[in-house]
Amino acid sequence: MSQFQEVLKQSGLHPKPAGLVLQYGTAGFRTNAKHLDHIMFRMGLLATLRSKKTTATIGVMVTASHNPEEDNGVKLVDPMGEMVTPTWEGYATQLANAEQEDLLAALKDVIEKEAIDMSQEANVFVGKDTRSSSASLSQAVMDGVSALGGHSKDYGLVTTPQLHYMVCCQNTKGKYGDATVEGYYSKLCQAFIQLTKSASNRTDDQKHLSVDGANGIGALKVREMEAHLKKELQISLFNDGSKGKLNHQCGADFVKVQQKAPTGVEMSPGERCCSFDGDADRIVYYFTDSEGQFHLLDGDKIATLISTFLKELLTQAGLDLKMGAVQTAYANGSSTRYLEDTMKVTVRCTKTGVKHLHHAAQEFDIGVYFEANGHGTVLFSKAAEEKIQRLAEDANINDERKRAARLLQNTVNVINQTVGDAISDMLLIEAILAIKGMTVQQWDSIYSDLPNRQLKVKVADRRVIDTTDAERRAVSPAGLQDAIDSLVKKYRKARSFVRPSGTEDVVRVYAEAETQESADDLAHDVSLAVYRLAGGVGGEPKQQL
Ligand code: 16G
Ligand code: MG
Repeated sequence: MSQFQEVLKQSGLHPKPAGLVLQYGTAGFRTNAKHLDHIMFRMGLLATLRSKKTTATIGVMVTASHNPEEDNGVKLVDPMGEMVTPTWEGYATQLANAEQEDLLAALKDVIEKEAIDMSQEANVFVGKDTRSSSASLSQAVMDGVSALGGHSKDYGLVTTPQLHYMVCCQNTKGKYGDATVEGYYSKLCQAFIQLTKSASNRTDDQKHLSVDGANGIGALKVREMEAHLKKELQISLFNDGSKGKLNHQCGADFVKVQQKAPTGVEMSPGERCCSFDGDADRIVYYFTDSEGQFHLLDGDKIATLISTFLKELLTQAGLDLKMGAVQTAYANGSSTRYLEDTMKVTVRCTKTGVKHLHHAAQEFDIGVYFEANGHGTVLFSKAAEEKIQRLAEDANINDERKRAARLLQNTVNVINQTVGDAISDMLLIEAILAIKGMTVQQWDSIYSDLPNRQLKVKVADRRVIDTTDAERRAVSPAGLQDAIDSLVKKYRKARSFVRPSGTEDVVRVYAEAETQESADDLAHDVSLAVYRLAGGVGGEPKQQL
């Protein structure tokens, strides 16, 4: 077949270094950019097959999110804008690791297993972040698409959530919105402006927000969007990429892990600030108080704010919809307690990784999911959306119910339901604070985080650690969980767990306790246990001061 000859010819221009093995991990392939050219070409091939199989448009995003600038990566996006299904993650790994001479056989294997009709048309949307390697790597994806006779549409520089959005818009034939960047801004910003109309007498101070763009794509896109906001949100943009390095000492991941302000942001005491990550699918908020102390409002605080807002609106609207919150083991214990005990919201805990949270959130009428690191969104079931819509258009209800229904309707529109989206989350949070007349300090004081610490331990093979109960307990190696249990008993309000990272060659340790000192000590003790029982390499972990 000439199609396969073309693949063979083109793949020679994107050769795989012999022996290199890479895994489609939690967030796709991710490693130093110089190892990725063949991966990109092959993901172009795979996306084309996926498109033929689903008879829908598939997305391919070239980014390594919060990783250093030298890295890059690639993720596949399924028809409704969700992460590609696990079986196809497996195909991705197979295709990526086939040696050059075995590539056609690997490709034919997928075609056969999935019974793909090769005469079917294929369409692939491609996006990239601002990394210097992204241009040639996204070209390699498009080469892969065309080698199999597919059509690609190059969206160029977009955030990861924007690409997810485009794919969903395309496959819903415009029902979800226009599959253009302009369409994205106008849908979100119109909803935002409608929401803020019900906030009375906002001062310029309340309309102001400082944004750390992590020197990445999010910064470019915030700038592009600004005109659509009609000054209802006034953004001071820092780390816009004009001088600083991508993700270097800035961005959501830096702020969350280091629990400190990014460099490059001018912050006055009490001022509301937020940071995006390198591909703008995560956001965290923060401020420093008059004593110079740093306060972080992470994904858990965001989930709480959004859940509170939605719950109040549902009550006011008199709508009986089941709302739930989805978290991971990293969620601060105080947030879980607040959601369950004070707000009476059902809370589910899943494994780390967006696809797990997204899936669990689909089981509710309204599912609010957030990882503590700031990745999250809200999902509305079709039935929930229809009920909200009907109520908002009902002429026979009182003003309070009508107002609540309209607010819910605009909330649905401001949210990017396909995936966590820093820009969309930012607009929703700003709208909620405006409507509730709430300061960032008031938001912060909803509950107090338990002090916590995250550490990494290097081991020879992190796969020796196996976990259960949504990663909260280790089942192997033998003795590790017992060791953790007895360490945890030494501290008040303590909790700790370990898990192999899905994106880095390390074991991650999390500990929380009543005081920072206890959390630090516990994290250190658990690191030592991991080092001793799970084959630590390099020197023993040292207590960090
Ligand atoms: C990826 C995941 C993120 C998760 C993180 C954990 C997606 C799109 N992203 O960035 O959800 O929190 O990995 O990293 O799924 P780790 O396994 O290295 O701790
Ligand atoms: Mg990201």
